[in-house]
Amino acid sequence: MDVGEPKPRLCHIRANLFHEDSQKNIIAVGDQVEIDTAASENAGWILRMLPRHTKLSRIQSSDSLEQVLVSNADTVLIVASMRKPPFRSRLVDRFIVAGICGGLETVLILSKADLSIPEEIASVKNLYVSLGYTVLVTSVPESRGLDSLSELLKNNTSVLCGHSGVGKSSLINALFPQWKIRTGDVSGKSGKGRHITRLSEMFPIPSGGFIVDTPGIREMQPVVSPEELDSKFVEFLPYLGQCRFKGCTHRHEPNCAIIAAVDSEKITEKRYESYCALYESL
Ligand SMILES: Nc1nc2c(ncn2[C@@H]2O[C@H](COP(=O)(O)OP(=O)(O)OP(=O)(O)O)[C@@H](O)[C@H]2O)c(=O)[nH]1
Ligand SMILES: [Mg+2]
Ligand SMILES: [Zn+2]
Repeated sequence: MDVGEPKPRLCHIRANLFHEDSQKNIIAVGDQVEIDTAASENAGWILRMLPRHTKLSRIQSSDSLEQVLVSNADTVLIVASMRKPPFRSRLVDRFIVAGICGGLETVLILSKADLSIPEEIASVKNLYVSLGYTVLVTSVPESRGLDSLSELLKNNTSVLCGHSGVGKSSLINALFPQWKIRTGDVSGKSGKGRHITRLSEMFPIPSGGFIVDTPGIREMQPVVSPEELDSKFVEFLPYLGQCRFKGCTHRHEPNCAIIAAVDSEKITEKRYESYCALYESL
């Protein structure tokens, strides 16, 4: 009996699965499925998808459909470089909301620390640590933060996501050079990434667990309703229910407990701006 790794099979999806719901991709990286293997040794038919424990998904602006980026991951590692490309707090906060909505643990990776100054890194790090998130500071050329990252990945299914060019694939390459994942330059003028990784791919970690590399994305519209958005900003939670108006959107209503907390610096302007921008885009 063969007790080794199961051989990969190229599987097709039964037509009836295409009508299940409004999702853009029927099956995402990380999905578990039931397959019919009777017909061939290296092919099969996907008969059914098993329920997802977690999902990292977004709404695509082109067609308003939900796109599941990765399913069944435990942790989302949000990678954001301090410079080249510049740190985008709103994008990070959108990923955090998506992680919460999808049931994933969130870790923030501040990458390319060698291109930044300690004060700049500390101000971002302190904010997210104060909110209760784990924050790792990494630099591939300086091998900084890589041991901690490797520790985090152990026996876990983790997904790296973030803007193009922030160094997601480079982090995987630094830890697992044997996989030879493609990485690419950030274009000089714009400082934008060039979308080197085209498809999400899941790799089994030799010591246990899985890591998923994803293509960089510029737009992250989490699957969340405007009414429940405030509860996805952890530092808002102590104040919810204390506004004068029921259903307060915390943007212009009088006697709003959130606005009062921003005024008294209990909630940072940056995070509040992220909330407002995201609310208005929903
Ligand atoms: N200085 C410095 N450069 C880095 C670091 N990590 C990655 N880079 C460089 O940043 C560029 C982009 O890296 P990638 O790993 O391809 O970025 P990515 O996030 O996977 O990009 P996409 O696949 O397009 O989403 C490459 O030229 C890397 O060499 C780092 O820690 N410091
Ligand atoms: Mg990549
Ligand atoms: Zn309010």
